[in-house]
Amino acid sequence: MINKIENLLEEISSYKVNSLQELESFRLKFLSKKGHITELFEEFRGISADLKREVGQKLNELKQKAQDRYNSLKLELETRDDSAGENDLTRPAFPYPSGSRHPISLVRREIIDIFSRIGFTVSEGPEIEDDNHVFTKLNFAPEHPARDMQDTFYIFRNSAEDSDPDDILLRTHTSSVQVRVMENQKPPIRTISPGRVFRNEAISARAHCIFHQIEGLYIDENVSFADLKQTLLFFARELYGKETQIRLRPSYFPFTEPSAEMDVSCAICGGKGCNVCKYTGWLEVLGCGMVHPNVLEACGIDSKKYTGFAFGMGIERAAMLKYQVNDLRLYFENDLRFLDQFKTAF
Ligand code: 2NM
Repeated sequence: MINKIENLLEEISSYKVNSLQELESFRLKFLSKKGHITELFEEFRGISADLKREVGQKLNELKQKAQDRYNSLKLELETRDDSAGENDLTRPAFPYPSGSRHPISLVRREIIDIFSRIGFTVSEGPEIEDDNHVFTKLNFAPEHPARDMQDTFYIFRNSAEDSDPDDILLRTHTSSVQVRVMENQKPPIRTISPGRVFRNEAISARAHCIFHQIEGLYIDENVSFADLKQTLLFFARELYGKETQIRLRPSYFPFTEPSAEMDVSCAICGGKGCNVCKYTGWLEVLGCGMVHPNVLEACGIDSKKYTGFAFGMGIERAAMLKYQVNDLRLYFENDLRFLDQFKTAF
């Protein structure tokens, strides 16, 4: 038996393979359940007691050697250079070019970072939504124009007219996420929801049918418009620079009352007037307001006890201002000549 083992040891140590099939033949021949080594272990059971020790050791050595040989043959196959005479000249040379973050991701991460420093969590929700979470609970009247097919992508409409709470559609804003947060959590609530939104618009330099929003929501006892203003001032100075000024203009949204739009002083000209701010010195960046009591009640929050503020902004718009890229379409084309310019940003 010792002889057999010695012969196998020799065969194994000089064994060569040239393909995965040949490697598999090696495995079958020596290591498999029907291979030589298993056979020898069976034979080993029947040998006399005085030989057991010596043969047992040899047998274990054989098994280990066979496994080691198998591993090294495999590694050899995997790493060998097959290219002799047929190098792929189009293969990129080392160091390989690395990718970079998309500008929308950069700005989204920066905004999330700013709000997380003042206690806001991030919440997400479905892109395919129902009428109830996108419109009805947000105090949109049944005949509100945003519910029109011309503005909203419907996937499934239950009734021909106006609204049906079971209509299925692509969310037109991420406020729907905040409706879900209010339904499921008790105040205090401090959260922002970044995400994709969808509107049925013709694509141009200034409009796209898909874009990204971040909305914020803060609900607690005694939350006031002053809290809103101070939070947004902090945010604007973090994102656009510490010299930034803000101003709030009265506006209207169904889900907030009072509502406002916020402008930031133009960082390009410092407020003096230039072509970026169209010689006004101000740039419009977001909408905001105090959450309408109807919205709080629709989401199961006692509007006598709690108040809150909310705001929403387009990430593309923030990116346009930050990077002075004035054609929205560039953010969706994934042209590497455009994306490569953000390599140094993080
Ligand atoms: C905006 C402007 C003003 C908003 C409202 C809500 C909610 F869910 F609390 F009602 N979320 N976001 C809001 C308010 C969004 O976007 C321009």
